Amino acid sequence: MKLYYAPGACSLAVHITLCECALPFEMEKVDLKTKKTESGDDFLEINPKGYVPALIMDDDALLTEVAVITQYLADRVPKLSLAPPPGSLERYRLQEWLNFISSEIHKGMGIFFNQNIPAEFKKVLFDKLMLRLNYLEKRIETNLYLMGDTYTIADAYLFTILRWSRLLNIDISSWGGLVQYYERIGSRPNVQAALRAEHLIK
Ligand SMILES: N[C@@H](CCC(=O)N[C@@H](CS)C(=O)NCC(=O)O)C(=O)O
Repeated sequence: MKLYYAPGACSLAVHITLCECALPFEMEKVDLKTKKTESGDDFLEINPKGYVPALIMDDDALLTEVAVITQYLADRVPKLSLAPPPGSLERYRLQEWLNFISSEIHKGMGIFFNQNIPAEFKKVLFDKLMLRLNYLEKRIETNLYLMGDTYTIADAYLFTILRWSRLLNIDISSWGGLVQYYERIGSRPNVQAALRAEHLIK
């Protein structure tokens, strides 16, 4: 398998999951501005969506979308319980989280990398994001992980996006549960390994 990624982007959630699964994989960096890969290929020919993550599976087919790729990987190594069994109510609970992270947190936070948002609209977006973080804080303060006592792919995804708060100067320190959660996930050996491989930590 081959993962197309950009350092610290949402593709980090897939990278972390690949490390957790201990499946063999290669990685290639993508310049998201020029849409060129590290080896000079046109990324748009690999993934016409033009964004990371993009996973080339063992049969050379392309799989995209963080929430989908991470489920695909988790299902390849079911004994690790990175996702509950397909068809179970718990699996729908996981998908509820993945969808929430994707549409509310990922896009709700990622928009602030855009320098061209008018100040008034920025405030509307910021207030909405604060509501979502309040909700997360309430859900996480009594749990170790989003799904309760078990680490899942949703945690790799949420960690990846919460990491952006520092880059965007969004102060999350008043959400004590969320800060502890972020540190808990960040200290996992496979999370550290992925961060190191992307040169995000030493
Ligand atoms: N819906 C996609 C969104 C992926 C996405 O937003 N990727 C960003 C990096 S975090 C990207 O590559 N942006 C470049 C672009 O859109 O041109 C997913 O959930 O995987």
